[in-house]
Parts: sequence; C-alpha cells; structure tokens
Amino acid sequence: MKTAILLAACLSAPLAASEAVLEGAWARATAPGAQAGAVFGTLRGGDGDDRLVRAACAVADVVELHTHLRGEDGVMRMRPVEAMAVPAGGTVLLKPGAEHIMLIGLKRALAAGERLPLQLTFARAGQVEVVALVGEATASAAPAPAGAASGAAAGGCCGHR
Ligand SMILES: [Cu+2]
Repeated sequence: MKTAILLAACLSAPLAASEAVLEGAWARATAPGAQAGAVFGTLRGGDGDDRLVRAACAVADVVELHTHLRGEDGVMRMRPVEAMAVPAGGTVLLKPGAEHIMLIGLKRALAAGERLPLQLTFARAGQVEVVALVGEATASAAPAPAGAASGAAAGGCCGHR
C-alpha cells in the first residue's frame, strides 16, 4: 500500500524527490600532529531508503565510516562499517561515542572555526558536497555559526562565510 502511494507520487512528480543529506556537519579541532579527526552531524533520509557508502576529505589520507561497538571485554571501540543506512524520512545522529566519519592520516591540524569541505557518496543520492564546521577540541555538539542561532530559519544562515 505504502509502496504504491510512493510510486504514484514519484511518477507524478519525478523532480520533486528529496535526497539523503548530512545536516549540521561538524568536526572537533585537533592538536598539532594528531593523526585522526572525526566528523559528526545528522544524516537525514530522503524519499527512499539510502546508504552513505563513502566519504572523502582533502586533508585526510583515508576517510572511513565508523561506529562504536562494545567488545567482549565490555569496552566500547570504534569499528569501520561498509555503509551507514539512512532510512527514508529518518535520521541517524553521528556523534562522539557513536557513528562518525573518521578522518585518518590528517595532513594538517583542524582549527576551531574553520570550514572543512567533505565529499559524501550515497548509494541513491550520489555524491554530495558538505561543509563541516570545526568546533573546539572538547566540543560534544555542533558549534553555533556566528549569527545563525540554531532553529532560526529566517535569514542568518548564509551571510557568514
Ligand atoms: Cu572512528
């Protein structure tokens, strides 16, 4: 039933499809010489189930998709995953201690306040360019961009580059 309705909607409005995105991408600043960094944010699903299958970043030799799993010894450890499922209309929160995008082999330190371009590849949505805002090294949530209070939809967002 649901599939039939979705299919009809797609056929009648093929250009109005919404695709999976990473919203509010952010990263933690890294110490000079640090080998790794991580990117977080909220994966938001589009009209259809999707999967984040790859990520790339110019400042890292390798970018992996990671999750945290509890080992047999009870300790949480990062594990690479082949893909992150992004259900249609759903959200997946990437945050410290959970799913994240791992930057390995950093070519330089990430500085608080900088904007870090990333290329994400979704199985369905294809390649998507996102910019992660770098927060403090100890940040546990996305930094608020100057002049853009979270939740303020009107104005604000694009004047500060
Ligand atoms: Cu990791």
